[in-house]
Amino acid sequence: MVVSSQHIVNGRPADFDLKNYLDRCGRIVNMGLDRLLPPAKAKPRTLHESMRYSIFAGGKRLRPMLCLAAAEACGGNHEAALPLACAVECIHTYSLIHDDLPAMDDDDLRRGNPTNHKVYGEGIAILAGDALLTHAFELAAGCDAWPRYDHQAIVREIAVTAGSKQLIAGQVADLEGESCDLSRVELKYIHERKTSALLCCSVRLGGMSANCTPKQLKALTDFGYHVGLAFQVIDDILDVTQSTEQLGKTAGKDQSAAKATYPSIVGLEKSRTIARQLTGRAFKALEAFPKRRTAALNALAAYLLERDR
Ligand code: GRG
Repeated sequence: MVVSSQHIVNGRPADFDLKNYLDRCGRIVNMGLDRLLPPAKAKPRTLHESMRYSIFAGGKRLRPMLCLAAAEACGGNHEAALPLACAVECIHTYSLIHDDLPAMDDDDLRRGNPTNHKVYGEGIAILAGDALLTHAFELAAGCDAWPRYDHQAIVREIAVTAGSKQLIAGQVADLEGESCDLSRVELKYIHERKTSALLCCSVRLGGMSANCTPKQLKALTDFGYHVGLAFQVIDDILDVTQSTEQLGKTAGKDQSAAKATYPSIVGLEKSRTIARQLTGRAFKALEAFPKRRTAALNALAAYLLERDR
């Protein structure tokens, strides 16, 4: 698959073998997670099996790949970024396990497999989520420090993103917004926190692992913010246009849970236009970097817009 962003946003010549990149980075991330997570046989065995069950259930690994690609953009390398890439995947997987619980979205299917609580029970699923969240901090604390970013900066980045004003705030607003007539502004508030915050954190951590300059960090923040918003608009679109089999999670869930989404507020076509505009803003943010270094970030942003699952 060769994805070009040229047909999405005019004037961005970026031919890139994305399939090869996704395969290669997917392998790197999977090997990293296998090495950096506690072994399944470690006591308590059920807990560690349950953590690994969800981590290796077949996620797309978008956040860790964005982290690796952001490190490339700043002249860094995958080896230094990998523990942080794995940390964001741990946080992402924790959020999915908890999101699927009966007290939250109450879902049976995730990543094409029965949800964690369906296999291990609610108690272990809650604890597996807690353990994955905590493990992200252990990974961050075990990283090398960089001249511009010490452990305090890295740990703070993850804590703020996963905390009560970002990821959890988004989830609270999402829960409280069910069956409410939300405005576009209120919906954007949810998307910024529930989704965009972690994508943004992923690219920022990649940049930090490459000791990026403040100017580069600002550009990555701008990129991650817009890619994150576009990602959630597309997710809302896919929820109404794709099948459960295609998505690996229950399709039509937003409608059955009476959730406000971009398609429900502005319609499908306008939602697609908004996603394209947001991706265009993300492409623009990459202009702060030499073009030869942003091929992967550019192609990933184009792929997130075009994805069908
Ligand atoms: C604190 C109890 C408690 C829960 C927090 C923060 C949170 C739970 C849940 C938010 C999770 C959520 C569903 C966010 C939406 C982001 C989204 C669309 C996730 C799906 O991402 P993909 O498509 O998934 O990258 P894969 O499976 O491919 O990794």
